[in-house]
Amino acid sequence: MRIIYSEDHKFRDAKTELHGGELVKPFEGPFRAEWILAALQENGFSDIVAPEAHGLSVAGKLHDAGYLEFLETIWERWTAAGFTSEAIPISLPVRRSYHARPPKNIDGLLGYYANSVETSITDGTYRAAVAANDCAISAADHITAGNRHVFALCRPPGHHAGIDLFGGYCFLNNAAIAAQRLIDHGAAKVAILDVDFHHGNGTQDITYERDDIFFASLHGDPDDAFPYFWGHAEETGKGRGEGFNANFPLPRNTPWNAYRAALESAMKRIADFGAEALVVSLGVDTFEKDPISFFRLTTPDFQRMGAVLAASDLPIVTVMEGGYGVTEIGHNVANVLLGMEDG
Ligand code: OKP
Ligand code: ZN
Repeated sequence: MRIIYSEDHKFRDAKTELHGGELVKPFEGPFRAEWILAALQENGFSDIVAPEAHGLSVAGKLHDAGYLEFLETIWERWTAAGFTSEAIPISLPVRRSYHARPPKNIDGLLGYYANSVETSITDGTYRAAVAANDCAISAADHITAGNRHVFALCRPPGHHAGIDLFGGYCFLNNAAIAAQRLIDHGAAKVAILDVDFHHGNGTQDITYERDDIFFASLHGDPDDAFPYFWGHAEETGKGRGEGFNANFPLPRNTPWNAYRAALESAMKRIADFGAEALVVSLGVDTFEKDPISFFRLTTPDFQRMGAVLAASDLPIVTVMEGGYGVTEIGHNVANVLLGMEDG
């Protein structure tokens, strides 16, 4: 299986994350990609290539133009405003912000484009996010060229990035970008399956009114898990997208057997949809030892997961999302890919 990886992920290296009322070292850092890359190499994956530079022409079809300009210019404008530490939003439009619009003040703009406030923006964040976008596009192109499976080792992750929203460690929605690229190159119907522990609220936002992208997500019940305000089973799509969104909220301590049942249901929905290709938003934060999540998958379970995905017989672009804290994240990712190759 080919792996698309850019060293430029290293430019996303925030010093702070707001967690439990404190600014802590972020759970999402460069070490994650290093651990994953090392485990892939240990497991014999040697076809590892850098992406082409694609720019934001695909992202521009999914994200708001003002939002993309904000991402590109925030750091310069933040420091020009006299701030010396990392950019953290303060005031967000919420219920009854009836006339919310992008303010001219950079501090206000930061809140306008945020869906959560743990994710500090730093010098280099934009450069790394664009490189992750490049990985997703190059991976999609590898599928269009006729290959069956490809893995985009994206960092920073993307599935919480909405049309005009960043947060949850995400800035550009790499999975949606991969799906759009497949469509731009001839696919009529693409499914995105999100197996990260957290609901893919950004991907749902981007695809909610579309009938050419089916979105399914398995995640911690929003009553009990970040991002809290999306991911309910009642969210089924809107307008022509009605019926093309499927959420599978799952309870604390969900083990593989219960997870697999939900996964099979999601795969059945994707087959019924008639997907021509599958984009998998792969988070391995469903692991039993993940520091910020609460499912109970084991390292061997990830290989079983890969086999279930490959049983669809669809071409698969796997895009890296979350998975934190422990070096096992690398082996868990490798196991998903090994399960796909065997399956
Ligand atoms: C990103 B991805 C722990 C609470 C959760 C944000 C989690 C973002 C997860 N500080 N905070 O979906 O893995
Ligand atoms: Zn996650």
